[in-house]
Amino acid sequence: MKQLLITGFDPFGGEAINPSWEAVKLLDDTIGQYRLTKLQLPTVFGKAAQQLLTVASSLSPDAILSVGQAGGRAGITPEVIGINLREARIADNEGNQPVNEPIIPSGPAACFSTLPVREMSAAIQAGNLPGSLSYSAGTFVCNDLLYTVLHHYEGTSTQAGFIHVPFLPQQAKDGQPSLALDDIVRGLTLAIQSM
Ligand code: PCA
Repeated sequence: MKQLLITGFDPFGGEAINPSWEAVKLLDDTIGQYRLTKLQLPTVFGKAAQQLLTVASSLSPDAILSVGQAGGRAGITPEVIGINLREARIADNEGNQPVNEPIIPSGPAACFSTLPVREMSAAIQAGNLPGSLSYSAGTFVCNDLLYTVLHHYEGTSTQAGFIHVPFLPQQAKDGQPSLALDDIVRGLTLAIQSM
């Protein structure tokens, strides 16, 4: 069986939970052609990617899929691209708030996901769940992780990418969109089955 390293984040920005880790925790241990290894990452610039790459270097996974919360989004959104920019509206979980900094000064402006994002998005939609491609993972810790991992594995056979998921119903305020936890779990499962 192929190995998939799948990650979620800890809560940040005053939230008590992060739907990404809540959903990753509930995924089956084998999905499609993959055996899953699950890892929770801190919402901290640099550190999240460091911890992922440390585990990945001993696991040698065939694919890496990171999941993060995107409050305000209505659907499950595979990210097409990571950009070489840190620009934080809020502090991360260790008080870092970089503005207009490159992630990797010598790196390219952007790196494309090497997961089959179109198939993943189509699989989510085929399951009657809200899903679409996203062309921006933002400029906070999720994009930091996506760009760093893509840059690290560029030109190798290790595929990598990212999916943002909506708030859970208990997080959504004032008409913000949300998705039930079992729907997020089902959407991630469909996406992984399409990989
Ligand atoms: N979402 C944040 C970081 C951690 C998370 O779950 C983001 O979109 O950057």
